[in-house]
Amino acid sequence: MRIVALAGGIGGARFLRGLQAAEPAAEITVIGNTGDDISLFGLRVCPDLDTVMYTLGGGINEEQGWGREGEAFTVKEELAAYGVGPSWFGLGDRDFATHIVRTQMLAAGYPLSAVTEALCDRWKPGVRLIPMSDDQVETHVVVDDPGHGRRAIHFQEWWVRLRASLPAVAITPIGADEAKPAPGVLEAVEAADVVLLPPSNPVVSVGTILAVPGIRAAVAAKTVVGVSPIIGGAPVRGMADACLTAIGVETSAQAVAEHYGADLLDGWLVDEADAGVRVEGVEVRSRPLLMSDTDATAAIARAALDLAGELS
Ligand code: GDP
Ligand code: FO1
Ligand code: CA
Repeated sequence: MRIVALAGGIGGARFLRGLQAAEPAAEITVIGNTGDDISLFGLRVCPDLDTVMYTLGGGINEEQGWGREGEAFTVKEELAAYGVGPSWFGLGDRDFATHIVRTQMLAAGYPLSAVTEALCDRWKPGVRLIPMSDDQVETHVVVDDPGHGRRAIHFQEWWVRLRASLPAVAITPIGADEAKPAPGVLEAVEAADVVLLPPSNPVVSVGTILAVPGIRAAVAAKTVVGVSPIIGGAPVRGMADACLTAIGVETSAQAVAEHYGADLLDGWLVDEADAGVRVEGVEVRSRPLLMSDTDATAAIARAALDLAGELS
């Protein structure tokens, strides 16, 4: 079975771990969000690609959900001693090595997709991980900053430094309009038996991937089943509600499905707390959607695949 999943960071990576447990023989291609990517200290950092790679490769900090296990922060402390920041973004020593390798390869002319493949040679995530695009796309957030007026800041500054405390006036994936899907993305979607939307952030993870011209249309042509990241009117973790508000979408399992649209979605899994949800043109099923451990997550993935099987 060929499965394609569009993934952000933590929600995507944890779902994928369950999907691998549910369907060990499946050929899984993951199209990763790169809108969160940022250059820091001259290094290119790709948080969502790394979260998927470390989680499936066994190197993730499980409690945190991002970054490496057993991290130390000597490099960051030494940079701070020189007065060099930003201090608000926690890059650990082990993680630094990944960004050094990536940046070195990018500078040598390799596209991000080839770099990601090389990094995955070490981590062996058991999926084919492809960035949505080799072209740079960076999500920026427009905020009204007291004392600075209206300005656009990098998504990571809004999310990590400000914890989304300033309401987003707009969230824009800069560069998406001109970006091309990375080699292999459209081919994988076309060859897929099913496309899954894990419970990733609908705006800054899945939404950004779908904003790359060509990807949404290719996905919409397939049997698509999504898993709601919103349970009982709130994100399970993180601040997806602040992102949804910024684009005028209510924070509910129903509104997220309607935002994706019946042209994209065939099936939608909601939590049992949202059992009453109905979406015109979309087959909705309710299941426990908390990814509390691998078994519970595998059951969610199984339900998504079963629903896709019924709908295809
Ligand atoms: P990020 O890039 O690290 O923010 O991760 P993603 O975009 O892949 O996923 C973030 C989303 O995962 C958040 O909106 C959460 O609500 C959702 N999420 C996290 N844990 C769970 C869970 O156990 N169940 C469900 N249904 N959603 C979850
Ligand atoms: N998230 C944080 O909340 N604080 C951090 O200091 C932080 C550092 C970091 C370093 C590498 C990496 O791959 C991810 C990191 N994240 C951090 C997570 C991440 O940037 C965000 O959660 C996502 O991009 C939001 O989708
Ligand atoms: Ca992310």
